[in-house]
Amino acid sequence: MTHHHTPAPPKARPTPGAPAPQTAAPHAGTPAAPGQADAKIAHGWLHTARFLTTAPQLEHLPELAMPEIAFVGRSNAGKSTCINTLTQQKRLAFASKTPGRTQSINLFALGKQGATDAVLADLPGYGYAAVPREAKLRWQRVMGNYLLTRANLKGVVLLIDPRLGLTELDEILLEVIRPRVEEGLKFLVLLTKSDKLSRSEAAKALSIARLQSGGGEAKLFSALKKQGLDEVALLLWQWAHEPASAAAPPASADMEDEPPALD
Ligand SMILES: Nc1nc2c(ncn2[C@@H]2O[C@H](COP(=O)(O)OP(=O)(O)OP(=O)(O)O)[C@@H](O)[C@H]2O)c(=O)[nH]1
Ligand SMILES: [Mg+2]
Repeated sequence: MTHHHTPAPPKARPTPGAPAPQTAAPHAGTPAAPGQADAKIAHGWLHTARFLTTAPQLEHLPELAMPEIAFVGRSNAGKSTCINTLTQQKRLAFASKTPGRTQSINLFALGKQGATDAVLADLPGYGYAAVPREAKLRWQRVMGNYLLTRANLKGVVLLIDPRLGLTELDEILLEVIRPRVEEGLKFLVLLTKSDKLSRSEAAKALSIARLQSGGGEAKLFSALKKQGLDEVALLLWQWAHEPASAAAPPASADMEDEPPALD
């Protein structure tokens, strides 16, 4: 008995890590590459994104039942730009050349009006040197807490600028979420701004990121060149529409304990 109240699902890939075709099938007459029609559904879904709410602190975030997908990473890594690109909206999330542009947790609702079925969360970046130490520590705590306790958190996209590689704060973040990933939290490393890399640099960055993230899934992404767009859109769709039984509840951690500080 499988009655899911979900739209017709794009075909699930047998192996999530399998490389998906990036380009159209080269031969005329070849059936459309699998995933193309599906990516269209995923893009249509992401395009429905609209602002839901903003929260400067964790306790201001509304409790939600639908799956939430968080975009995290170093300041200036390209989180807000990635959300705008995925949702095909120019100014949904605030992107900026100035690091530290995003200062609150911003939530965006997905799905038909009145039938929100998932939420994207744009988080402030970490590691920006010019932020006063106090504010930095506060944010790192908010983020650590968010990642550990957000009950409806379904997936985390960690954005990394491959020219900088995994920073110490990225590694601490990986440590923080590892237990939840082991319990079923979805996780993807996106190497952003891949348009700035040569082919060989990109390939190298990808294999390093896979190793450093413990064999996790990593993909190249460029908002400028739209690289990785179909694959990421599909993956997010799949995360959000996977039958609920597979989702892990938040760790039954003692909430009074401070999570490891991300500094
Ligand atoms: N070349 C190139 N530049 C990009 C790409 N994605 C983002 N950028 C640029 O990187 C800068 C930072 O982008 P944001 O999206 O604001 O970064 P963020 O991670 O949200 O930063 P914070 O909000 O400070 O945490 C902007 O100047 C973007 O235009 C990309 O794919 N290619
Ligand atoms: Mg931002």
